[in-house]
Amino acid sequence: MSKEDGVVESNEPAGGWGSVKGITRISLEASASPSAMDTLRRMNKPGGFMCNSCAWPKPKNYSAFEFCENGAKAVMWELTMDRCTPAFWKEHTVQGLRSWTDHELEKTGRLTQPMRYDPDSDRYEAVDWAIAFNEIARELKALEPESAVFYASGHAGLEASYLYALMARLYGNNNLPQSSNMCHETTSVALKKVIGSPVGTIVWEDLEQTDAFFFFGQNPGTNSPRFLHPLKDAKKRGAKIVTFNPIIEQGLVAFVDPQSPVDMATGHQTKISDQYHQLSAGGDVAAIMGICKHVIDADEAAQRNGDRRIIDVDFIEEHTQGFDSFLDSVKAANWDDIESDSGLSKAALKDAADAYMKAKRVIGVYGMGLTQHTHGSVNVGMLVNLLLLRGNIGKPGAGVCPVRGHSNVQGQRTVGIAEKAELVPMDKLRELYDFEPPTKDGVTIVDMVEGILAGSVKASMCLGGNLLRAVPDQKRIEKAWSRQNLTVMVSTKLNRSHLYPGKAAFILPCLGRAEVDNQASGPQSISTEDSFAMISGSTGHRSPASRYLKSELAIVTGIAKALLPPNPKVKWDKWTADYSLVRDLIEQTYPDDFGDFNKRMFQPGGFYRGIAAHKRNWKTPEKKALFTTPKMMTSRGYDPKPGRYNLLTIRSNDQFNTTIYGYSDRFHGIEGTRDVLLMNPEDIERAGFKKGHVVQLITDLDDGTDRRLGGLVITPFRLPAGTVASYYPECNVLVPVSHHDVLSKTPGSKSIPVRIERESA
Ligand SMILES: Nc1nc2c(c(=O)[nH]1)N[C@H]1C(S)=C(S)[C@@H](COP(=O)(O)OP(=O)(O)OC[C@H]3O[C@@H](n4cnc5c(=O)[nH]c(N)nc54)[C@H](O)[C@@H]3O)O[C@H]1N2
Ligand SMILES: Nc1nc2c(c(=O)[nH]1)N[C@H]1C(S)=C(S)[C@@H](COP(=O)(O)OP(=O)(O)OC[C@H]3O[C@@H](n4cnc5c(=O)[nH]c(N)nc54)[C@H](O)[C@@H]3O)O[C@H]1N2
Ligand SMILES: [Mo]
Repeated sequence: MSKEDGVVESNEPAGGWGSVKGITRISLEASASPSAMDTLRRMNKPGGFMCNSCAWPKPKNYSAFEFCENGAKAVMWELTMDRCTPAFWKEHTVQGLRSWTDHELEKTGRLTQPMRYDPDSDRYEAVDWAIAFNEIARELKALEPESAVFYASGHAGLEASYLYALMARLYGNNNLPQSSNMCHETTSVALKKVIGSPVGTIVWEDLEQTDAFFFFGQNPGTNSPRFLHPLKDAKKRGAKIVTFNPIIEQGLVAFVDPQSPVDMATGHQTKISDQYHQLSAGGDVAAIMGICKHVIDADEAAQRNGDRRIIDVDFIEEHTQGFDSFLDSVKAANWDDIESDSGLSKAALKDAADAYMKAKRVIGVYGMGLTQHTHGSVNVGMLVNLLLLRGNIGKPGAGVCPVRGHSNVQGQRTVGIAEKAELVPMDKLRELYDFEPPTKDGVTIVDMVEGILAGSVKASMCLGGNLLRAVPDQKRIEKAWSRQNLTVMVSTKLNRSHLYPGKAAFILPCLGRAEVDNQASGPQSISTEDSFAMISGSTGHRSPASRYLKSELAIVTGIAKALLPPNPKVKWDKWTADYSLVRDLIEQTYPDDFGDFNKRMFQPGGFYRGIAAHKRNWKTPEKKALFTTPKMMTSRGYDPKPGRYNLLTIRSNDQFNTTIYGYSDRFHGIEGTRDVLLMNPEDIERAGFKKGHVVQLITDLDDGTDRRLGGLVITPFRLPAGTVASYYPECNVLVPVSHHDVLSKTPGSKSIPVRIERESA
C-alpha cells in the first residue's frame, strides 16, 4: 500500500483474512490437489504429519486447525498436481532453463523420476534407481573421501539424517555441513560457549509464564506465524513485548487470530509490540549495551538508596563468571557511541530498560537479525549478558529463544549431521558399527564454497535444499560448481542448483512429508525435533506424487549400500525395511536424549530431549554461564563511510527461503515484484535518487572481486538512515564468502557493505 509521500508500507495485521486469502491464492497457484485441505487438518497433531515448513513447536493442546499460512503454503506447494516428468526435459536444455526464475522452476511441479545429466544433449534423462546408486558410488569411490561433501538442508527426518551422517563417516569424512551453517550456526557456537547448551533454553510452559518478550531480529509474522498465538495469549495476561528491528514487521505490530471465529468476524486485532525500536542493521551490540547501562545505573542508585538490588546478585555469584569485566565495559561505554552505533536514543533505550527491569521473567527471542553478521556471536553473547543480569535463564518463564528455520534443522545436528568431530559421540559409533570414525573436522558451508572455488571439493551430495542459490558469492560459485566430478541432489522440486550439473549429475526425487512411506515392514513414520527440543513422530497419509519416488532414508541407504564394503554391524536393508530399528540405534547412540524413543514419539506435543541450561546446568568448561565483554560496538565488521550503506537481505511472506510461492509480500506492502531496493526517503533524496529509479548495488569491499546486482527499483521505505534492504536469495551475488561471523562462519547476510549506482534509464 503506498501513502501520499510515496513511502511503501503495509497496514495489514498478521493472520486475519489476509492469511486465508494467501493460502487460497497459493492453493490455486500451486494447482494443489482438491483434498489438500483435509491433509492440512492432520498437520502437527498426533497420528498426523509434522509441518514441513518451520521448526516452531506444536502445542500439547492442539486446536482444530493447527497450521499457519506458512505451513499451509508449504503443504499446498508440495501437494501440487503439476509434475516435472522426463517429458519436460525433452523440451528444455539445462542452459535454456537458467533464464527461468526460481518461482517458474519450482512451479513445474513435483519431480517424478530419478534423472541423470547427459552432457551431449545438455538435458537430464530418466535413469533406473539401481543404475543411479551404482554410478554415484563409483564416482565417490574414485575420490579421496575428503574431497566429497554431504550437505543437508534441515528437511529430512531424524532417521534418514542419522544414517546419512553414518554413511559419510563410514565413507571417511566429517564433511557434513547443513543449512544451519548459513543460519543459526552462530547460535550453536555462541550459546554453547556462554551457556554450555547450543540451543534455546525455553519450553512451551515458559511462554505461558513470562512477563516480557524481548525480540531481536526475528519476524514471527512471516517466518513462524504459529508463534503469534502464544504471543496473543501472553498479551492478554498483560505481558509486554519489546522489539528491536530495523524494519517495522507487521507480525510484530498487530495480529488477527485466524483460529478465533470472533476475531475473524470482528477484525479484532491484538497489538503485539508495546515498544518498537528501529535500530540500524548491526546495531544490537550498542543497543543492548545501552539497556545494560541503564540497568547498571538503576542498580547503583538502588544501592545508594539502600533499596532492593536491580541485578540478581545471588544468581550472578552462584551461576556466572566474567561479570566484573563486563561491568567495566558497561561503565566505560559512552552514550554518544551507543546512540550513533545503535541508531537509537538514550531515552528510547531507557524505555526498554524500564520494561526489562519491571519484568520478573523475560524471554529473549532472536533470529537471523542477530546471527547473520560478521560479529553475530557477539550479538548472541550480548543478549545472554542482558538475560544473565537478572537471572533470566533457567527459571520458569525466562530464557533464551533462538527461533530455528527448517522443520528438522535442530534435530539433524542432534543426530550427527555435524562437521565438528567433537560434537559427535565417536566412541559410540566405533562400538556400534565396528569402524574407526574420522577424527578430522569437516567443512562448513563457507569452507565448502571456498573448496569448490579452489577445486578441492570434487563431489557434493545435497539431502534437500537449493544450496547453490542459498550460499554467498552465488555468481562466482556457479561455474566452479559444474567443475565438480559429481553432483547429487535429493529434491522434491526442480531448482537452480540442478542447473549447474557436475561432470556426473543426478537428481533423485523423494517423497514429501505428507506422503505415505511404504517399506517392507509396512508404512513408516519419521520424527523431527523442533526449536524447543521436542521430538515428534510424523506419519504421511497421501499417496505419493509418483510411483517412482523413494523416501529420503531409502535413497541414503541405496547409495550407502552401493558405496560401502559389507559390514555385519551395518544393515542398510533391514533398517530401510523398518525405521523403528533406526530409532533404536539413535537411542543407543544418544541414550540421554532419546530414552524410549519409539514409545514416546507420538506423545501429544512430542517428548522433551532435555536441555542442560534449562535447569541451570552449565556445560561450559568453567561450569558457569559466562558474561562476555564485547570488543566492538557493532556486529557489522566494517566502518561507515560516505556513500556506503548497510544492506540487509529480507524474506517475503510469499517465500520459504529459495522457494518463491509468489510475488505478494503483503506485510511489506510490495506487490508484483521482488526487484526492489528499500531505502529511507531522506537517504534517497540525499543520494539524488527518486522513487522508481532503477539502480544497481555494488558490494563495497575491496577484495579484487566485482559483485553487483542490477535492475532494482528504488522504493521509499521506513528504514533507519544508512540501512537499505532487498530480497534474499537474489542478493546472494553480493555477499562475499569471506564476509561471515568470525566464530561460527555464518555468512553476514544482514549487513553487507554496498554502494548504489543509478542504471542508465
Ligand atoms: N515464510 C517464511 N518462513 C520461513 C522462512 C522463509 O524464508 N519464509 N525461512 C525459514 C528459515 S530457514 C529461517 S532460518 C527462519 C528465519 O526467520 P527470521 O530469523 O525471522 O529471519 P529473517 O526474516 O531473515 O530476519 C529476521 C528479522 O531480522 C531483522 N533484522 C535484520 N538485520 C537486523 C539487525 O541488524 N538487528 C536486528 N535486531 N534485526 C535485524 C529483519 O528486519 C527481519 O525482520 O524462518 C523460517 N521460516
Ligand atoms: N542472503 C541471504 N542468504 C541466505 C539467508 C538469508 O537470510 N539471506 N538465509 C540462509 C538460511 S537461514 C538458510 S536455512 C538457507 C536455506 O538454504 P536451503 O535449505 O539449501 O534452501 P531451501 O530454499 O530451503 O531449499 C528448497 C529446496 O528444497 C527441496 N525440498 C523441499 N522439501 C523437501 C523435502 O522434504 N525433502 C528434500 N530432500 N528436499 C526438499 C526442494 O527441491 C526445494 O527446491 O539459506 C541461507 N541463505
Ligand atoms: Mo534457516
